[in-house]
Amino acid sequence: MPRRRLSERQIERIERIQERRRRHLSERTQAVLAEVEETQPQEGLVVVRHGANLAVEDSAGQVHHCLARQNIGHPVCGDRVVWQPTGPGQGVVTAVLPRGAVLSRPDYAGRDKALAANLTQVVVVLAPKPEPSEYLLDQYLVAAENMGVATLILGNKMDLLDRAGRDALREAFAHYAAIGYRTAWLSLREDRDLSPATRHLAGHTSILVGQSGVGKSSLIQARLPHREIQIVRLSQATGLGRHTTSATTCYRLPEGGYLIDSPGVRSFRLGDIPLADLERGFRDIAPYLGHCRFANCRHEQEPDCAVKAAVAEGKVHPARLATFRHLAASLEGRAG
Ligand SMILES: Nc1nc2c(ncn2[C@@H]2O[C@H](COP(=O)(O)OP(=O)(O)OP(=O)(O)O)[C@@H](O)[C@H]2O)c(=O)[nH]1
Ligand SMILES: [Mg+2]
Ligand SMILES: [Zn+2]
Repeated sequence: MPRRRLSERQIERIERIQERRRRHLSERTQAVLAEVEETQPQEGLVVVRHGANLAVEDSAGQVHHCLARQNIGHPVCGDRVVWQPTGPGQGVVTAVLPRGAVLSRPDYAGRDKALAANLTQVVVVLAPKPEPSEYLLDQYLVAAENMGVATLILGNKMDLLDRAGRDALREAFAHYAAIGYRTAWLSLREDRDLSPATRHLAGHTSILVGQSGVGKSSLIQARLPHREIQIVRLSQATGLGRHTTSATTCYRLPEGGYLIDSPGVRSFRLGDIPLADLERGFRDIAPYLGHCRFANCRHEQEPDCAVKAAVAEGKVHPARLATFRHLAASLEGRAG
């Protein structure tokens, strides 16, 4: 994937604009803070973040439109926070509680930006159309491995294929199941019972990722009959109107747990992660690394390559090695 680099001047310009916004916002926040009476601090969950606007759900399930106090970092969807009401349906966030697993990706300047916090599962959604990208899938899996969370590969839109097509698609992803990744196949359009696929969501805080058009938002809609109501509530809370759907949003599942829909993750790519993290991210290849004849083996044409031997023995799928080599080479390119 080409890495889009902005020029120094472009980055400076963006930062100037952001600084101006921050100043403006800080004035607004100060004004709000001045009005905070002696209200009781409460714990809440960030369900939407849109720029500086946060929708925070309280323990009773009510959503409040909040601004964040300066210098508390950048709360994101899924963050547990401390907040205080400032008026009906409004409040100010005064602290972000310690985070669990975070999914982040590089911003325009290559710095890691958190997308969602306190995740326990990454759900990679794919479909016959748009054509699945194993390269993208593998990058999500590397991220999930390093976050230490569960993963689920969810193939949707199976109604688009005939029987042979379905078998072929499952077969094409069978090597992921063979290395321990849970996979499930469904059609949100045709299946009456979604539970064989969606039972893996209960109790988890899952972020849905995957190419545009694979059916992430449709899954939320199917799982949450009251989604529209929630969206209206969130929209009122954030003042975002219908555009809430374009921001990362956290939905409470009726069976317990949360689903996070993130349109922003479509163009996911790994940041400048250390090589060791990349290696750990390939659970099938990792055991063979360090066992090649040459310490700096690239697992290409070198003799006595333990990884190539594993491929030859059918223990590592060649496509996985291809992705690994590609990602390792691009990390090297960045470092140099
Ligand atoms: N044929 C078929 N179409 C589906 C199915 N599930 C969803 N779709 C359609 O696929 C299209 C895209 O679905 P979305 O849920 O918006 O996809 P998304 O992953 O949220 O896409 P982005 O928000 O752009 O990242 C919609 O027109 C859905 O109606 C399915 O099981 N079968
Ligand atoms: Mg969507
Ligand atoms: Zn090797």
